[in-house]
Amino acid sequence: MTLKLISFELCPFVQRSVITLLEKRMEYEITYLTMQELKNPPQWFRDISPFGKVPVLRVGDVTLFESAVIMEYIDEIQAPSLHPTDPLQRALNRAWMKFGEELLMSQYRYATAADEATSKQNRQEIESGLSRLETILGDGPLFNGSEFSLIDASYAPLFMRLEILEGRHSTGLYDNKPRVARWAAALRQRDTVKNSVIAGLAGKYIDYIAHASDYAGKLFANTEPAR
Ligand SMILES: N[C@@H](CCC(=O)N[C@@H](CS)C(=O)NCC(=O)O)C(=O)O
Repeated sequence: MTLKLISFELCPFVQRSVITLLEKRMEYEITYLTMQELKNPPQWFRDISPFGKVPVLRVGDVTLFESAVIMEYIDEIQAPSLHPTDPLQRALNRAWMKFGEELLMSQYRYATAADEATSKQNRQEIESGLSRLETILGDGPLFNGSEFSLIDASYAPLFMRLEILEGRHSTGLYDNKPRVARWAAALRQRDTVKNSVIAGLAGKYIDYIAHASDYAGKLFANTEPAR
């Protein structure tokens, strides 16, 4: 049965599912909603998506939602597992995956902030989060060492977007965080991560940000405020 993923081309949560599918070398179909369709979902999407968010994964007539759950499902149906075998390590990986979701939300708010205070607050949240990760990471290069794990798929979209943002407006996010910086670099260089996004992601992402708010447009896209 072919798995069917519903996506929005810039969505980091969908990207986590795609990386997992690519790591597992599984066949899948992907359908993209436009930004307008994500804001105002067409009836066919309303019919299958319980909360109108992407990703959803169609498995026959069943709809799975929530990216972490989709990743776990994909991991369970195709061996070998990308989770550590030790239950305690697996639980810890899941806990830090949850932490990564919060960081992804801070990153989104930072990228689209409408004013300086919101921007600074969310940048600070990201920096604190990365500092926290620095204290728990080992010798790497990946989260659990040399083996790629589900948690790596989970964080790669965050690091890819931070790279784009820092490239446009450098704030030294990785300063004094060599372990996080090494982890982020290893993930960005991985083929499954590179192949998990649409062509021209950086440009389209910056374009999206520029339309999200005048402040963010000025910060990351060097555009003048509208009016
Ligand atoms: N917790 C969800 C978050 C998914 C999410 O927020 N997706 C965004 C696109 S990146 C979305 O569908 N937004 C539309 C909306 O919130 O109505 C997950 O991990 O799957």
